[in-house]
Amino acid sequence: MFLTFRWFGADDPVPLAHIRQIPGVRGIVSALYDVPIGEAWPRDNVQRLAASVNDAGLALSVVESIPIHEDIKLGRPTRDRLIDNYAASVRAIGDAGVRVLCYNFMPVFDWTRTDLAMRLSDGSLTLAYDDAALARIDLSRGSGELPGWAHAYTPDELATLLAAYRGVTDEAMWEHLAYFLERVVPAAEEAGVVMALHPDDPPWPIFGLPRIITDAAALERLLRLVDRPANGLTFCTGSLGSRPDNDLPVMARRFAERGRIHFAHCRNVRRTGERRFHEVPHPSTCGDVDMRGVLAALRDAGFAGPARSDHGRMIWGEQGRAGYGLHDRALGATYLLGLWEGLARP
Ligand code: DNO
Repeated sequence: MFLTFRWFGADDPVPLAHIRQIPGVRGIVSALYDVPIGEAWPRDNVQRLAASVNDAGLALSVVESIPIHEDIKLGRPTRDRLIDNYAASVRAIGDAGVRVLCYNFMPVFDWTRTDLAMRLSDGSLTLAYDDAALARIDLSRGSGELPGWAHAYTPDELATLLAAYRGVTDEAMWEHLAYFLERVVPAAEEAGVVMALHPDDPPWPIFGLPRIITDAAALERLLRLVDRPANGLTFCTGSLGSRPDNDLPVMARRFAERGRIHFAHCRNVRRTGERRFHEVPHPSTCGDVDMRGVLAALRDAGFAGPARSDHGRMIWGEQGRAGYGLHDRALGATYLLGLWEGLARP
């Protein structure tokens, strides 16, 4: 395992120079944020991004994410051209020396929370999700008021998109995912890139939309769609850990032993009810995720890929992008490094 840190580009309030000062962090996880979804990423822009990271003494290790156009997830006829563009983007990141691509297959919304600043008893602010609160969100006003990093849809756009998904079953989503992977995985192999699908977050349907990447059986099915090493996983302890039926150390061992975990997202959650949780500091003792068990499984399996401390709380008065401040993520990174070192065989 080697440590990486997510950086949102030149606009990120956390500069690369600060990331470089976190012990053990060698790699950067980033993306191009100004290319419209569905267009091919220009090679020069990817090369420039990689060069700016190199100039700071770090390496661009992972691209997270190249978003997948909704027409691909919906299986529309326009998907072939969009998949060609996607493959071109994958080749562009491979040419820039990036070896891992983290992406997701969630319809309409990426990761979703109902509160971006829930106050914990120690005064820190954290991200929280409650299915009952989600049910009160009025989508007829567009996605603007939705906390999270969803693309901001106007009310009309959102209504059209939600209508398009009506009747799209889980099985149809699996077919559309297979169609996509059958075409993109070979391109990734040629480009020297491995694909690391991020689980759905939270891992259950929201707003009536299908969500299929939720548990061990789903991860198994995903790997079989295209049974090749380049079709792999981002093992996100926080997403998978918000379901009590996911045994994380067992899952980590099972998939890492087969060489199919290409990236680890490490964060901790406290489950407080049925489909209700909030995020907590990274150490195992702070929540329901057995971080030591997960890292031990990865270590035993010989995992040598990138990992990052995922979401942090807002602490010490820091202001910034919810979940992605510097301080708590840096504490998390140091904890992960310590765990890893402690797990080393004598
Ligand atoms: C949230 C992230 C996700 C992730 C995408 C991958 O903090 O883990 O937004 O980047 O789902 O495509």
